[in-house]
This record gives sequence, C-alpha cells and structure tokens, in this order.
Amino acid sequence: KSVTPAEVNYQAGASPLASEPMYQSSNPKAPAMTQAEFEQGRKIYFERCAGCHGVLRKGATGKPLTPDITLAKGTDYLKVFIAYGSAAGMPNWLTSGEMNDKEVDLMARYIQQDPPTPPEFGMEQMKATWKLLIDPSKRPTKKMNSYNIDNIFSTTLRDTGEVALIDGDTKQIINIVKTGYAVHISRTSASGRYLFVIGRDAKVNMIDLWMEKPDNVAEIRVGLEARSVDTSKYKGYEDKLAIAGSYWPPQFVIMKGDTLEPLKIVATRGMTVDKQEYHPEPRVASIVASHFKPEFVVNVKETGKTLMVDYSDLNALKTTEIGTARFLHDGGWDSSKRYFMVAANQSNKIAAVDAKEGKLAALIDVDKIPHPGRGANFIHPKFGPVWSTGHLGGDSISLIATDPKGHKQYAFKQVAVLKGQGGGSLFLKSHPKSQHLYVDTPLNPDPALSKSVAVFDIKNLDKGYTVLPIAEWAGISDGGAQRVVQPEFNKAGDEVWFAVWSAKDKQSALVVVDDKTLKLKAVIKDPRLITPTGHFNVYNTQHDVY
Ligand code: DHE
Repeated sequence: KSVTPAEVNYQAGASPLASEPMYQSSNPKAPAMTQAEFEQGRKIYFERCAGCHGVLRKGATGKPLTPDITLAKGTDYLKVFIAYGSAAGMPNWLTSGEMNDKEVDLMARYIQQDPPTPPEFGMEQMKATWKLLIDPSKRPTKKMNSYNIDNIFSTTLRDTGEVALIDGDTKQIINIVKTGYAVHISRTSASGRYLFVIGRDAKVNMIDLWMEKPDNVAEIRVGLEARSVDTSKYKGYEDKLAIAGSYWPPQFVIMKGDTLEPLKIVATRGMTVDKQEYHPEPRVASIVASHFKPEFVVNVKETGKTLMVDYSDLNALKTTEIGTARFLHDGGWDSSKRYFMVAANQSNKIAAVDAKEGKLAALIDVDKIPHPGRGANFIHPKFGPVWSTGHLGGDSISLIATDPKGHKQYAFKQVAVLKGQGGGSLFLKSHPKSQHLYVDTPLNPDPALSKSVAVFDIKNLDKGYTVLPIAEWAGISDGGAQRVVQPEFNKAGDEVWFAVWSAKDKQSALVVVDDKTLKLKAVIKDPRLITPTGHFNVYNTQHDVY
C-alpha cells in the first residue's frame, strides 16, 4: 500500500517524546552503539519516525520495526531503505538532504535495538501537574466583558505554544493565552463559557471566556503526548466533565469539567479489530461528546475500535466497544448529530457510528487517505443531507448520504465524488446558512494549490469549483512556503476564515472571505500571529455546526 509524500510530511512531525527520559534494555544481538549514539538515535526517531512507525515500533502508517524484523534485515539493507526511501511511501532521508551518511548509519543500527519505553503516566503523575489557577468559587458569576463570546475564534499558534483569542466581530486579538506545546485543537464546553485546548505535549488548558480578559483557569498534563479533548454535552451533564485522550501512554482520562481534576483513567491497550492480536500502543485519536446519551465517543487508532464511554457512573464504567476499521483518525457528526463519521485513514474507509443505537451503521469505501477534519454537512439537491470528506491521497471529495429516514436508498453510501484541486487536502467546511463548500489543499506539493482553496456551489456541484487565491489576498511580501489551512465559519455563517500558515520566522495571517460574494473581507495580521493553523469558532464548535 503506497503512501503519498503529503501524508509522510503530515505524519513526520516531531513528537514531544524526543526529550523524555526512557528506560532502555540492551540487545546483545544488535550492532553496537555508544550511549551518546543511542541517545541521538532516539531523538531522531521521535522527531522523524514515531508518527508513522509508533513509539514501540509496532507499525501504523509505516511498517513495524521491531528487532525481530530489523535484525533479520541487517544494517546494510536498512541503510538503503532509510537513505533512498521506498515506493510505498518511506521518505528518502539521505537524498532529500534531511539526514547525512552518519545519521543514516546510526538509524540503521538504532532500529535493531529494543525500542526504549517511555514512562507511564498515572493518577499520581497527573495530579502532580494539575494546577487549579482560579477556583470556581473565585470566578465571575456573570460575563465580565463586552465581547460577543459566541463569535470568538480560538486560533492555534502552533510553534509558540499559545492560542490567540480573536474577536470575530471586530477582528481584534483579545488575548494570547499560554498553552501546551504545538496545540492541536480547541473545543468549547456545552454552555459555551469554557474553552479547552490540548497541546501535543498532552497539556490541557481551560480558558474562562467570562473573565474580563479571558485566560487560563486550570491546567493539567494528561500524559506525554496527546491530540484530543472534549467536554460532556448530554442534557443534565453540561460542563460537568471533560475528557482528554493521549497518544502516549495509550489511554484517556475523564476530568471534572470546572477544574480539570482527573477522576478516571482508562487504558486503550488491547486487541485489534481485524487480526485480533494484541497491540501495546493504541493511540487515542478523535473524541466527541454524544448528544443522545451521557457518552463520549472515543476513537482508538491502532485497534480500529470506537468506544462509547458512558460517563453517568464513573465507578461502574460501561463501555460499548464498536469494531470499525484501522487506523481511526479524525471525524465529525452528520447534520442530525446522530451518526459520527470517522476516517479510518489507512483502510481508505469512513465508519458511520450510530450514537443512538450504539452500533456501526456502515463502513464506506472512499478514496486514498480520507481526512475530513470534522467534515462538512450540506443538503444535496438529489441525495438529501450529505456529509463529506476530502483526501490526502487524491483530488476526490466524497459525499456520503446520511439520512436513512428521508432518503433510505442512498443512506451511508458514497453517492457522489467531486473532483477538487488536488491531493494533500486536510479540511473542508460548509454551514447551514451557506451555499458553498470550501476545500483546502495545504499539503499539496504544488504551491499554487497549497496557497489557494476550491469552492463549490452546492446547487451546481457539476459546474466544478472556483479557486480563491487566499495566500495572495493575505498580501505577505516575503513569500515563502505558505499553506492555506482550515476553512472555519463565523457564528452567523456569512464569512469564512482561513489561516495562511508560514514558517515560524515569517509573517502569517488570517484571511476572512465573504461567503455570499466570495470576495476578500478582511486580513488579520499581527506580529503575535506566529504559525496559525487550526481555528475554532466558539459557537460552531459548541453546537457541532459544520
Ligand atoms: Fe491534526 C485534528 C492528529 C498533524 C491540524 N489531528 C486532529 C485529530 C487528531 C489529529 C487525532 C482529531 C482530534 C479530535 O477531533 O478530537 N494531526 C494528528 C497527527 O497525529 C498528525 C498527523 C501528526 C502530528 O505530528 O501531530 C497531525 N494536524 C497536524 C498538522 O500538521 C496540522 C495541519 C497543523 C497543526 O496545527 O499541527 C494539524 N489537526 C489539526 C487541526 C485539527 C486536527 C486544525 C482539528 C480539525 C477540526 O476541524 O476539528
């Protein structure tokens, strides 16, 4: 199975585990390495390789690299692979200039050693990092600012370990809040008052939007590496609980919704859905809160299982384990919020999970490496309500019908495929008030495509798309490899925001487009907006409008 360069770039981000001390057992059969060489190998491994091959090298997007396999191949064979890559998607680390001869030799020897194991992270470790900065009794009892908090955007500043809170009405920065390293997502509590932010280093920050100047009120580290956070949304449980899932250790934790006090940790290690073999490192990918039951929907990547975790009694915890497909990644609700549509990206499938019945509704084949973000919902003139995804591995945009009541014959089938600008797409978006579907292509190797987005007219999907030159509109003179990433609507659904993501030492911007006219509406530039990537509108995130 081949992997595209876009996918490799996407996965090969540095893991915060690079700087963690780890237990190492020596392997007498492996080629000799000095302690210093070993440390360097470990660092490179976590910066370059762990995203695809896994912390324990059991394999995910990339092949397994455990010593039983690598020792049999030997140093010379492994060196060729590392240096020149493979058609299946292994990068050419030497010829691309990212590693030198010495490093290639070092890595070939390193992967024949036993994988070092990062430490576990249980209740004692979590509690030691937990900081209740402002006790709930000392917080405002009403909104103390004049912001229209429903229309605030929380923007990830990836390389500074911060989020920018931006007033969606005035486009002014309200505050730059310190968070974890390389923040991944922001999610809003059921009431819309609190924002939860998670960093790649598994630090969760809780921001109170009622404060005169919204800022952190609590923080905790829930592990050593993580990507997902959400809060309880079922009636009667609004703002009561929060949940965060981690990549390492493979587990999730349920916390108090007003303080982040950790209450219950659950491991995700276990058997895979297909071969039913033990996996020691099943990472927690997307998590959402159900609107139908007091449940969190937890998607476990390497086992290919969706866990419906009933939070009504944390001691007698009931979990419905739904077999879906490997390797689960990102997803979102259909417009009825009954079906969770999640990408099993290495199986090229979308799993539709029925949150009302607690079972798999369908597994739908799509193109190579679906990557929906939360996906985009709209009403198709013929097929009724559809949910859509773009792909990292190709230019197609899949429309999947999601209305088994009104459009039974189409339900959970891929009913149409649109041709977009190209592969390397990460996110797409529409809005109930909009007639448009916006599709980004930030990881496409062609700068013309990574700097622009495609817009489809929902009423005339056959007409093809219009291209919006978003990066050009940002008017950044020093150029560089800007990537336009993630369409996100404002609360009213009449404007769409995009991040123009430049290198850390270059100017970035946010570009706002008028949804009716598809014309430029505003450019937000500020020296503090360093490497903006994801951005999350409070209201739309709170109500799962996308
Ligand atoms: Fe993401 C969502 C994991 C790289 C921006 N990303 C997610 C989710 C997961 C995930 C599991 C779903 C969270 C949820 O809904 O609960 N992302 C990973 C990776 O493992 C990966 C491939 C490699 C890594 O090193 O982290 C990765 N992601 C990236 C990026 O390079 C992006 C483009 C820029 C960045 O900020 O790092 C990026 N990911 C995002 C964004 C979302 C996301 C903006 C939320 C989309 C949404 O609409 O909700």
